[in-house]
Amino acid sequence: MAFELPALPYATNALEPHVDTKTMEIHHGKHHQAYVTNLNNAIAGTDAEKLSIEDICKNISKYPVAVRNNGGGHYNHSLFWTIMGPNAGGAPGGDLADAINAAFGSLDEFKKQFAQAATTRFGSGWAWLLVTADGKLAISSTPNQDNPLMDIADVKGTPILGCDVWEHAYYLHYQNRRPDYVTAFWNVVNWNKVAELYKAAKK
Ligand code: MN3
Repeated sequence: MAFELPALPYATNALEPHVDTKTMEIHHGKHHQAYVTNLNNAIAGTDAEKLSIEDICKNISKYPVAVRNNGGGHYNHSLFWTIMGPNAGGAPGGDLADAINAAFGSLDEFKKQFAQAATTRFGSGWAWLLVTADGKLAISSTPNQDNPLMDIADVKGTPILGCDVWEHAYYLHYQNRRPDYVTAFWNVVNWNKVAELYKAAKK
């Protein structure tokens, strides 16, 4: 079965003013759609057609670069839409809050380290909060459309929060001011979803 573009879980203007409508329309409708189309073309007639996107990522070293770029693009954006939302921001609660405090000292210190990973990623890529194989939280950044699920990642694990720092994610509204975009990102983080992903990753 071919991969499909998932519907956005909110309207394209729902994250205004932090993520503008035009960016959201192009980012979801054009960029993500292109990753899906190109992934389907890259795996057509191969065994990968039967696999989940997670399983493709976990064995990405076996695949051509088109699968790595577009499969990563599909996985990363599918996650990204869900960890943002309207009426979001604030702070996580429960086990996730405890885990962030244990790993980074405080939510503010976590945000600082995550923003550092996001703003210093040279060129295009992503910043991540992930759960490692031993159940610990870690921050990483990856180039292009790589992600922590991939067997080629420097820091491996299950991503539970990602910030897209490709220019297509912010340039229309923020131009070259990536740090401003990353600061605004915290206003749209759906911590309930991140907590749900944390719980699932810990199992
Ligand atoms: Mn993107």
